[in-house]
Amino acid sequence: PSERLQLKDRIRQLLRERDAVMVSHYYVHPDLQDLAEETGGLVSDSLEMARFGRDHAARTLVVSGVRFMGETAKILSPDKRVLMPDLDANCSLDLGCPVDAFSAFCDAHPDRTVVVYANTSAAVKARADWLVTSSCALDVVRALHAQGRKILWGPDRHLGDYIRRETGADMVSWQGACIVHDEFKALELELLMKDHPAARVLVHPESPADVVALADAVGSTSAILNAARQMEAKEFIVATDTGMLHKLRTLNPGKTFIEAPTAGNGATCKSCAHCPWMAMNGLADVARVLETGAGEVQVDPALGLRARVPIDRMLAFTA
Ligand code: CIZ
Ligand code: SF4
Repeated sequence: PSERLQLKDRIRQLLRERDAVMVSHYYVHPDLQDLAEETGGLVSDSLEMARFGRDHAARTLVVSGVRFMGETAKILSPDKRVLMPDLDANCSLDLGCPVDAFSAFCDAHPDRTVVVYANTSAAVKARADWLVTSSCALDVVRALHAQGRKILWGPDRHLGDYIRRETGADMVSWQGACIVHDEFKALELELLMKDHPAARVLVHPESPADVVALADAVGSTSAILNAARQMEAKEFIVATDTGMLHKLRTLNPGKTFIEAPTAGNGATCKSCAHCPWMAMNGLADVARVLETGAGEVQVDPALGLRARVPIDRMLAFTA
C-alpha cells in the first residue's frame, strides 16, 4: 500500500511538472479513476473523455483506457501530447473491424449512411459519416431514421440489433462483439434474479439480446450510473464491466451491486466480466510514461483530419 501511495504522489508531482491532466475510463483500476478525479482530471465514458481532453488547457493528456480512446483524444487535440499507460491496450471491436474489409462492406452499400461506434480505429472513423458512443447512439440513429436514411452500422452487432429494435431504422450491421459483454448469460442471470427478487437489473447494450430483454434499464455507462442513482431499489444486478462497480458503489453507499453472471467461471470464461485491455493500465505505467514520454499516441495528421469530421458531428449533436 505504501508503494501505491508513493506512486500516486509521484504522479501528482509529474502531472504538475509536465502540464498534464489525467482522463480515465470507468472500466480501469479504481486507483486510476480516483487519481484522475483527485488531480482535476475526469473519469467518464469515451464521449465525455474525448470532450474533456479537447477542452482542457493542459498540453499533455494521459488517457487511461484503451487505444481508440487515446486516438480519439489525439484526433481532437492534434497539437497536444497524448500519452497512454500501455499502447497495446486494445479492444475486440476495434481488432475485429479492419479498415479494408469494413470499407468493402461500405462500398457494397453506397446508399447507406455509415454510423460507427467509438470503439474503432482512426481509419474506420475516417470512412464513417457519423461516430457515436453508446450514450448517444439511439438519438443519432433516431434522427437519421426520421430523415429517411438507411444505416450501415458497425462494429458491435448486439448494440446494432438493440438500436434497430428501439428505433425501427433500416440497418445492416458489421458482426463484431465486445468480449466482455458478449459473455453475459441470460439463463444464469434469470437464476440470479430468482435469488434476488427485489434487485433491479442494469444492462449495457453490448450484451446479447436475451440479456438485454431481462433488464430494468438498458444503456451506456452513464445511463447505468443515472439509473442506479434514481431507482428506489436497494439491490442491483449489473451486466457491464466490473470496473464500473467502483463508481456505482462510491456514488450509492446505501445500495448493493452484484455482478451479472458470465459463461463459465474463472477457469473457462474469456474475460470474466473485466476487460483484459482495460486491466493493462496501472499506476506504475502512468508514472513511467509521464517520466519518460513513452507511450505517446500517434495518428497520421491527414487521417486524423478525416476521422475528425464524424467525431465533430457527434460532439455538436450532443452539445
Ligand atoms: O465498452 C466500452 O468500451 C465502453 C462502454 C466505452 C464507452 O463508450 O465508454
Ligand atoms: Fe472493447 Fe469490450 Fe474492452 Fe470496451 S470492454 S474496450 S468494448 S473489449
